[in-house]
Amino acid sequence: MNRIVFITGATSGIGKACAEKFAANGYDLIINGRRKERLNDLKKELEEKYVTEIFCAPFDVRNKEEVFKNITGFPERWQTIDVLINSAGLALGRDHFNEADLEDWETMINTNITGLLYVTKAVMPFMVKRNSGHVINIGSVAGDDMYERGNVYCASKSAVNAISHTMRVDMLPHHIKVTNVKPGAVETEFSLVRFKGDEEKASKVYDGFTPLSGEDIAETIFYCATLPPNVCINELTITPTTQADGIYFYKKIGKGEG
Ligand code: NDP
Ligand code: 8X3
Repeated sequence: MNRIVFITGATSGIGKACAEKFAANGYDLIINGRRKERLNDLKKELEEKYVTEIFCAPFDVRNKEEVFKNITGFPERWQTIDVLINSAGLALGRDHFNEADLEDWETMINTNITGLLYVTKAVMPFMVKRNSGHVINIGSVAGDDMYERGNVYCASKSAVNAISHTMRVDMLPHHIKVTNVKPGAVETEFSLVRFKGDEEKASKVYDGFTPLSGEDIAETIFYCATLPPNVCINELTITPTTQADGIYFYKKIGKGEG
């Protein structure tokens, strides 16, 4: 039987690129996101292209009841999850603390922190039962480097640092690996979501340098997930060559709001 990877946020960006990478390498997938049609299209596309079986799990990671009902109800064949990739997440707004929107803050906290916790807590019994598994959280350079107008997004990714670290400590007796992958600028739908559909603002973020792609991150995640059982990458920071950390970029024409 194929190994199983469960990817949240698989309808776009990093999660979608992971779906393609793992499917191409013979894994079976559970794919999640709120946009059901995109999940169905991705399942169809990947099952036609590769030797893979895909189970769609459309739900909102912020909704505790939905998360637990869906995951505890996975058919038995889909409960032997080898790798969980927590990619569902978002930034909303790029505002100074005093001007930022409270609802944006709540959505980021509820998705990037609480949603990640709900999904992982629901999946963990399957991994503990088998004394094996790998949780890969998508953190960010924003969790290490606090940038202006990053306030709650930075805080949510700092929380992912702490959650990943403490999870790794607690899961030691169960042989469960925990990896925190911390990307810099990746061109996905991330900026379009952050700037609430403003395509001009979103595209300016990547002006003057070559960002990473979702595929770059998927390659790295695939590497982490396929190391021998005794090897665990705890944390991994990956940026474009023109980005040193969460703050410093070398841009030829840097007008974007980064
Ligand atoms: P995208 O916007 O392209 O993808 C985000 C994914 O998250 C979508 O599939 C979306 O699916 C899903 N998602 C959002 N909210 C929910 C929810 N409530 N329930 C279920 N799924 C949800 O962005 P990226 O691929 O770039 O982002 C993926 C992760 O990477 C995020 O955690 C982000 O913070 C992190 N990251 C991104 C960087 C970048 O520069 N792009 C850099 C560093 C980290 P749907 O809308 O269908 O629910
Ligand atoms: C996404 C990267 O620099 O926009 O986490 O915070 S950044």
